[in-house]
Amino acid sequence: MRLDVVSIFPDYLAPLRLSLVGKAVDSGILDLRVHDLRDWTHDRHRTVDDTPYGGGAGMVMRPEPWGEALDTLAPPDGAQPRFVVPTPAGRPFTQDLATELAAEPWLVFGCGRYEGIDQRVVEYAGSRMRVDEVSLGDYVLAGGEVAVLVIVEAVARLLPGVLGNPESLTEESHGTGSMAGLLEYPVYTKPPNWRDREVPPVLLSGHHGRIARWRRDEALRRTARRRPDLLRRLAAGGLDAQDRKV
Ligand code: 6GU
Repeated sequence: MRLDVVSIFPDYLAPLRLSLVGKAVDSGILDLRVHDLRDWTHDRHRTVDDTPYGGGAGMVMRPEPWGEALDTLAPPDGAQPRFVVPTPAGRPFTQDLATELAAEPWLVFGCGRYEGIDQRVVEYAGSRMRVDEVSLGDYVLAGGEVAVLVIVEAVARLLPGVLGNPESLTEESHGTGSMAGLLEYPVYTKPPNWRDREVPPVLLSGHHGRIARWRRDEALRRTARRRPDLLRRLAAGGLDAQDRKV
């Protein structure tokens, strides 16, 4: 998968060279290219922003450097990427969207400051490529860079060959396995007693059926407490008779 990231703080994307995503880059699974938006300015001060028409606080990113960036990275007569613009005004970023993005051959990310990019950039891009304005949640970050770190990590770990054990993809929170729609159950490792706290004995019992039932019950209890919205969605079809007793 090819990934282009356009930002006025390209150094902010340095963590993409580390850990799981960094390994995917080193192995060639990800072809990561980070660009400085100011390389597509032409004035002495490499200006990328200006005051908002209509008034109001803050600055808005001017459209010209973004237009040149898009035309350089994806010439209009060639193959087109999917353009992802992180913004608190976007649609929610979910595991389903991560799965969708992981199936694309080429993503371009545009990092704006939170007052945003001139809307004509999104309109123009939409005239020749798929555009997604995406939000991580109901809070405001100073810019899109951290959101790109989040989105790229969520997408990269879904690519074939990135995870050591692809089974961890199905059983996790928001996955599609036996815990689909539930938060993950609690996990334990050695030692069996630590600071007077025991590992739940069922996990040491070797009874695979009882362990599976215990894990599902814990996942249900945790989801009910922390994310009642998720549980209500499941109650519309994804719960069995035993689940309903928890
Ligand atoms: Cl994707 N961008 C910014 N700037 N702020 C956010 C966000 C994205 N999601 C939540 N807050």
